[in-house]
Amino acid sequence: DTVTIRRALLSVSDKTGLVDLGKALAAKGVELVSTGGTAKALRDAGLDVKDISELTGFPEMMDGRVKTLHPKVHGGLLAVRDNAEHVASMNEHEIGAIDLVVVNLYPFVQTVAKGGTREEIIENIDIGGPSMVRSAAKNHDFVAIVTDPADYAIVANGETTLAQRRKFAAKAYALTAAYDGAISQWFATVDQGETFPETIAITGARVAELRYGENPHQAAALYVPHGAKEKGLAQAVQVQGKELSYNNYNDADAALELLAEFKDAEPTVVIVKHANPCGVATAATLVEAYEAAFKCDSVSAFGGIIAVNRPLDGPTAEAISGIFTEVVVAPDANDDAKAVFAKKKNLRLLLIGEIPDAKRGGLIAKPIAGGLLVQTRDNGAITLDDLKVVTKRQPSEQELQDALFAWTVAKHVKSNAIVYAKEGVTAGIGAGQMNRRDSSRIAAAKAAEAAETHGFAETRTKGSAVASDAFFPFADGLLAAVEAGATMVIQPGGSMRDDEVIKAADEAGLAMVFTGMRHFRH
Ligand code: 93A
Repeated sequence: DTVTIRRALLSVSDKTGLVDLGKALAAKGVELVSTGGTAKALRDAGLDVKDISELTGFPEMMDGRVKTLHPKVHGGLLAVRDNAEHVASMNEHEIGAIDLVVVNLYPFVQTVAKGGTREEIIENIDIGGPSMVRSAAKNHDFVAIVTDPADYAIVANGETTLAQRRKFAAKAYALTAAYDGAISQWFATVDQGETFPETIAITGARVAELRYGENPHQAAALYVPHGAKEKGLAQAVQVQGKELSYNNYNDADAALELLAEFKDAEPTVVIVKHANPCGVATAATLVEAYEAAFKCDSVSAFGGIIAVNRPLDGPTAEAISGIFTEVVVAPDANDDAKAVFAKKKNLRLLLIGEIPDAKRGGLIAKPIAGGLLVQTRDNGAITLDDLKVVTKRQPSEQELQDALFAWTVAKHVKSNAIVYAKEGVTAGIGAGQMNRRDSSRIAAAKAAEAAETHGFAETRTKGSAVASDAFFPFADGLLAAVEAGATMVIQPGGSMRDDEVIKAADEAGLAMVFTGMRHFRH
């Protein structure tokens, strides 16, 4: 099953590691054949290289569009070496076998990313490269296809095993699929302005195998899509702590997405459990924000995932260390904070550099049986100007601020979502109930428990704003909020019974605003 490499064809845009590989192969007596730029790079390093035009008997032509698209190349790649007819054809047409192909493709995604002209982008659609990649991968019984400089070391000894060639083949087809996927996506979205391309190809590279999935009997891995433009949680630097689990990633992502809404705000802390926030607070300092967020629901905060929008400092790290925390996500951390956490061996500290932009676009997908649901990200955001006061009483400035804060948090709470907030701190969060009245009651009950546990002078729902992710279909949900002492309501509006709900709000002396926007989250 081992193939000794006698002839290698090298044709790479990214010349990383090329010369070292060329030298290693030459030292093993491998004949090197290359296209223009690659041949020049090898020759400049003092290596003997045959030009592809010498092999094909044709010049590289049409601005390089036709270099390797030739039977002498593809015959040499595709011929089945132990098939008598194939061998006869090789002899008849003087086609020499090629045992190794080293190719990486024209930088299409990079040309798009750096804002190339349409002409430059089109010219960077590689045709000959993927053809060789696919030919060599098909004939992996005899030919090795290497598409990643990280794999050069594997073939540098001048030999390949069947097991290696199979792995290379799988990687090669993932590469060409991703490459064509990106081209298709560019034509559909950028070039022609469609939101949803007729087809989508999501391929990526596995960056981690996780211990297990959502449950121990499920297997799991983390992938990063090829050509991913944004840096995010998947690229975070883990400073310390155990390996991240599937649920850690899922929760940390939920925390980070909510935190992104507060990217440019005062110091803000988000605590998440089971992908729902259980405490969010904004304050003058990070440590104050943490204390306030923690006290919202200190029972749930145990084993939580924390995200902060400022570099982590010593006092905040100290406060966080007070209880068991699974993961802390921060833009950065100072030495004091790192020293504090160093004593907590299991705590995972993730540094993400820049907090993502909450307003970014893009598509998100959810598998269903036999299909994939795709939608645009919920990047909807409202400002004070979008709010429509529907009650007799006008809200105060503070009530409006509280309402917007509660609304922003509610966007990131599983539906039905009810969030009470006052002065930049969540007072009670009701998540994931099948009716809105129950979410209201749960949120109020949690607030009452927090007041008792932490000895607040009064429940923080008194004088709070309450946000509902979707309209109140009946007045009962609203009345539960009145019972809890809320004085301000923010909700999308648009129910058949809006009149009834507004009447109940007026009777209770509430101020209420409609956002005209809904934030279901499932
Ligand atoms: O323009 S192409 O689609 N036509 C070809 O026949 C061809 N053969 C190799 N592009 C082609 N290539 C690509 O050229 C390779 O995939 C590689 O990315 C690049 C290497 O060119 P050079 O060796 O001149 O730098």
